[in-house]
Amino acid sequence: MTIIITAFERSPDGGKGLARDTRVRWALEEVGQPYEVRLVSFEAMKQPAHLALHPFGQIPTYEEGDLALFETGSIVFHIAERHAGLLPDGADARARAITWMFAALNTVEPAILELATARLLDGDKPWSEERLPLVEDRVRDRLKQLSARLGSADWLDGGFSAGDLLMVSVLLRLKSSGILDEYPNLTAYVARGEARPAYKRAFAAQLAINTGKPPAG
Ligand code: GTB
Repeated sequence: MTIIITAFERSPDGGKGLARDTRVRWALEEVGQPYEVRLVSFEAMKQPAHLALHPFGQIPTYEEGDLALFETGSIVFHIAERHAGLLPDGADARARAITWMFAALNTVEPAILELATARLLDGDKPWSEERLPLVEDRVRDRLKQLSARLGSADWLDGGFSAGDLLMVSVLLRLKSSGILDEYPNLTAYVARGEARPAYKRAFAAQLAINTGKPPAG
């Protein structure tokens, strides 16, 4: 059954891979599932045809036969459950990997999104200069805790899992901020994620759309 995902016709990041379709592409590449992409404009995302797939009018969505999903976490979980490669076999290890998926999206990402909002949307507000350091420190709190848990390990719990895929994806948003560099083991962790062939393929595919150039190789 053909898998179809949706992505921005033109991502606001110009192809840095920060839009959430990259996470889904990465998961599909990790498990070796081919997929097609339907590109949608901001306008089309708010039209009934897309709203039928995604009640909040966003990307990414995932279609596979009669199944239509939205929410990156749910999509990555679905892929990880149906195909080998993203969740360990043992029940306990599997539950821990799923816990890291939730931790990435529920505990680490909110602080990072708040920082993006504070910088991009609220940066021109008179109170922004005073607030920004507080928001940055909330990100640092989370990174410090994550860094302490990761220690010198390659991945969060044994081998690479969907938990790492989502955590690395979440942390990538911080790359340009300089904050991640304060935690060398997290910088190395993100670099390990980016070095995975599956990530490289996912990144190249979204870049090709946003630059109009076909992926190299
Ligand atoms: N919780 C949902 C999920 O995880 O799937 C959130 C989905 C979401 O935020 N989608 C965004 C969207 O469709 C694109 S990814 N936005 C359009 C809208 O809401 O109208 C978020 C995103 C967008 C742009 C950048 N960037 O340019 O750096 C990074 C991330």
